[in-house]
Amino acid sequence: MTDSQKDNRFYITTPIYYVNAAPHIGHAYTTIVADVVTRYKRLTGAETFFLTGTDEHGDKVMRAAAAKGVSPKQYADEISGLFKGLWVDLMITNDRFIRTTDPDHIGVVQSILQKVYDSGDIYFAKYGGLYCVGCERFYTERELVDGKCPDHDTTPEYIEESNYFFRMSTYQDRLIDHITGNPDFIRPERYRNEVLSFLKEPLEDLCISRPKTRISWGIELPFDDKYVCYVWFDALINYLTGLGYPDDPKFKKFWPVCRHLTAKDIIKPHGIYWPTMLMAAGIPLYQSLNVHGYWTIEASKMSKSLGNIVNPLSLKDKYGLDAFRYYLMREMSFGLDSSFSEEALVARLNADLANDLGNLVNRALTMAAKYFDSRVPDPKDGPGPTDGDLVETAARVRADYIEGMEGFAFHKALIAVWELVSLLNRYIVENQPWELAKTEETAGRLSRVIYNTLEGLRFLGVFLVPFMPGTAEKILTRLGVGTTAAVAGLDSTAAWGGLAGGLPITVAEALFPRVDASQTIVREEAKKMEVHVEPIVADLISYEEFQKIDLRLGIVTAAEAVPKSEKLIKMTVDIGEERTIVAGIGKQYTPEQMVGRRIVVVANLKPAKLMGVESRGMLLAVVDEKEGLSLVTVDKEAAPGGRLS
Ligand code: ME8
Repeated sequence: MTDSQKDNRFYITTPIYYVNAAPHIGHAYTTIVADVVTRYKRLTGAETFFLTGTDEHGDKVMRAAAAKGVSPKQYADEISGLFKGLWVDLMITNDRFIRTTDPDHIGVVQSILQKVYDSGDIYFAKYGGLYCVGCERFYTERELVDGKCPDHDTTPEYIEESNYFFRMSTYQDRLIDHITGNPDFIRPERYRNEVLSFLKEPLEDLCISRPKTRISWGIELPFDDKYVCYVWFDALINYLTGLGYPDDPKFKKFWPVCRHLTAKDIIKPHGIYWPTMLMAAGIPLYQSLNVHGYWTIEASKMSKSLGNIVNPLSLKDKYGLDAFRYYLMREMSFGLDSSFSEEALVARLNADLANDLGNLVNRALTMAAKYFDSRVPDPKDGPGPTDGDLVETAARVRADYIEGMEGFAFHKALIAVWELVSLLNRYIVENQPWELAKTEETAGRLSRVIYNTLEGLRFLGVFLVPFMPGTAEKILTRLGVGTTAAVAGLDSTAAWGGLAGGLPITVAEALFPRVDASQTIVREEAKKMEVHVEPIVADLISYEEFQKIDLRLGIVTAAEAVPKSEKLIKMTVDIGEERTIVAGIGKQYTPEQMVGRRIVVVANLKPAKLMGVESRGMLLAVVDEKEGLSLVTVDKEAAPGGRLS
């Protein structure tokens, strides 16, 4: 297959989720990412296939079912149904929902096991190890805590068991070569390095069977009916079954462009077991493994007892699906961890969606309705002086958006889109259409300004299709454009001016009503529980209030550690006059490093004594979870004393 043929096809998979517990925010995130990127690829005109599903065999599920007193299959049916239902609620557009209990999957797993067995890569051997009866599994020495099972606090027994093993070790060098020769095989890079570092140790063979006497809930080995297949060997193969391996034309078409999506918890099975299994089965490797970080639930700024009150999935009901999808995609940098908070979601909803985007759409459509009889005007005047900037920015935003989407940097794609949102808001303010509407002489200019604003909305509508399908549809239908691929594909934004004059405009309800930030679920619950919650940080202040803070650029002329203090540094700072400032930055910076630095100083803070030294001012720094503390500075050699505004 040539690269250009490949370019037009796209196959994405999510992990198939265990059915031992109900779906949660992590599952929702991965599946929404897969949906966003698939919708984006459809927008580019690609032929796509999107697979998700559930992983139903193995001891985890067997035990969860037993605890409920139902059969594993009944249990799997119930939980698998919850996942399937959730994907409908989240507007997920998967092409197949696979279950590892599907008959075609059982057939494919057995055919691959047989193939690998016939080629000599599966062997039978006696295995001796430390076995915990409570967990019904073997432990390695390293997994034990003081020689005991970490879950049961009992000493495991040494038992011997015969099992089937996959010769994974044989493929170690080939796998290393493949990963080193294909930089995009595992991405982002940190995870590629993690896999390569596992591979520095000798790879062991993989035990791929479980005796039925121990675990009966699994796919029977085709060459020994006393054993079932290990759950990971079974589960990974779903990515082939989903395409109808081996004979369905979909397999031929989509397998060469397969992209797996997972979180960092399962890179070992995906980055090591799976490619070596494919090698053994004589099947080409997938194109790439795309790994994201973890959502953590943080009780930030509030009492810990409130931390877990909010089920993140329930937030979509309160705040709407599109706001929920937007928050997840905007907040997480793909590859890194993020902490989930209802308040952050509300802050984004109010600022980015209700304020910036919602108001823009409403304003623009209302003006078109008022001045042009609810039609898209044909621009009568040529472009004015500010128009070139708008057109150029739109083209650059489009390029950044494409780069972000192609590179799975979704938050960057959204940042780019919001640049256009801000610019359009500014464009309206600068051009003051309400003034232009006052006289006949400026009617031509008015038509150009409104046309450009509406054209900008059309671009936004198209860019937002993958992230917020409902909102994008509203924007495009209110513009009279419609949402069929022919008019709303990404190509339709290749050049400015594609919006046809005369289309009917509809003004309708606000896209995103503002939410009262004091009435979040967390805060309502806190009131009931009489738990104190800190006020919301993002209380708005007026420009006049901001003006009261005198921020000055300073240069550090001398610095020394404050005696007996671990982190205080005393500095002499030139801010147009000389000041002594004491700051707690000694863990990150030495006094020598400070001398000569440009820093930002709050100059009108009341003096304070720190360890006996009077500080007349405060310097600004930002604290980052990963990078620690870093100083705020300016990017040119500006003179000290200058006021920041
Ligand atoms: O591992 N943050 O299933 P699983 C982000 N059945 N994503 C998260 C997350 C979190 N806190 N928690 C879970 C299995 N996920 C196997 C997979 S594939 C052949 C077999 C998401 O139900 C993320 O995608 O434990 C993670 O990789 C997956 O759920 C694990 O799902």
